Amino acid sequence: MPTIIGESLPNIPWEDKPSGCQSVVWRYRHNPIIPRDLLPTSNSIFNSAVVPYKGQFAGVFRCDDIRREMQLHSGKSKDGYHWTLSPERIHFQGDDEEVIRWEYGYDPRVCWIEDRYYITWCNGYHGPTIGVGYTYDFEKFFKLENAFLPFNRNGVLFPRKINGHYAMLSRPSDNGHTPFGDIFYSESPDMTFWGRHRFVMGTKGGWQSTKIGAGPTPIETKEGWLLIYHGVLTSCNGFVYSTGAALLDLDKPWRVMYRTAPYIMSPQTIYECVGDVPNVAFPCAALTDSATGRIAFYYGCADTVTGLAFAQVDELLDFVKKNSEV
Ligand code: BMA
Repeated sequence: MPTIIGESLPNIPWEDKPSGCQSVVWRYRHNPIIPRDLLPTSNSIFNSAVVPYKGQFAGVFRCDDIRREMQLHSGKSKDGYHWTLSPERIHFQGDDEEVIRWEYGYDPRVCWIEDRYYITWCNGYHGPTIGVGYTYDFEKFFKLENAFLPFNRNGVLFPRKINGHYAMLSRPSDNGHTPFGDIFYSESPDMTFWGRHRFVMGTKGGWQSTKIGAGPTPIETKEGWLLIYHGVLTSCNGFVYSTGAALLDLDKPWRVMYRTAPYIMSPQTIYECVGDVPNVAFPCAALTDSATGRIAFYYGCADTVTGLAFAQVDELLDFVKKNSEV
């Protein structure tokens, strides 16, 4: 049985680990894949989410515009490397004016569940909270109720119902550059009402000592949900956003079985260390190929551009287990 439970994706973007590379995650040689000015109106394109779509790829992108307003744009790609973004921001449709009212949106995640692509993002509604919407075709987008009251960020759906309910991770926060933050689990019978909240995990030492937040849609493996997440350290120069991984129980995902004490990736390249917000590596999406165990994840670099990095599932699970401190 393959380790990843899911579809095979023969055209997953992929590059073998360079010889001599000692880390469990390696970057695409031609990073960044999306420049800040792909659109004439974009100041920066980062923290974005992609999924397989009709044999190719589609996604929802965080584009901060040249007024420095935070917007979401849809995009399509034949190969996962070269993207065409819609020049106009996404306008969500819905029956209730109060629900579709738009302030700002950022840090989207996209997750296929059952029959459609759900989008969750940090949605402005009297402060940041978790917006939920869906699309079938990345052309028309529909908005549901916000999942929570403000303030909350990093809402990440699981790709299937768990014990009969939709399931989401999120990170309660404040209205600013929150100096705290733990990951919680919530469930819903209908994608509208969310409850039965459970604590999943909190801050730890070093790279994850200030706050943590879920990254891409959790990856189902035969050993548990593989969660790639970000962790923040406060240095004398500000926040540093690194990436770690954890393995959550399949039926009770609030139970953390393993969690990396070291990071699996931290901002070290020039495009992660220099930009509008220096020292940020912020993963929001992962493509997986169950046939080969390949994982390609997309991450925001320095709040400016988008990068691609790779890992092999068995090697990553092994690393998480061997370097775990729960
Ligand atoms: C967080 C979010 C992310 C951003 C990060 C670093 O609070 O706003 O979008 O990448 O800060 O600035």
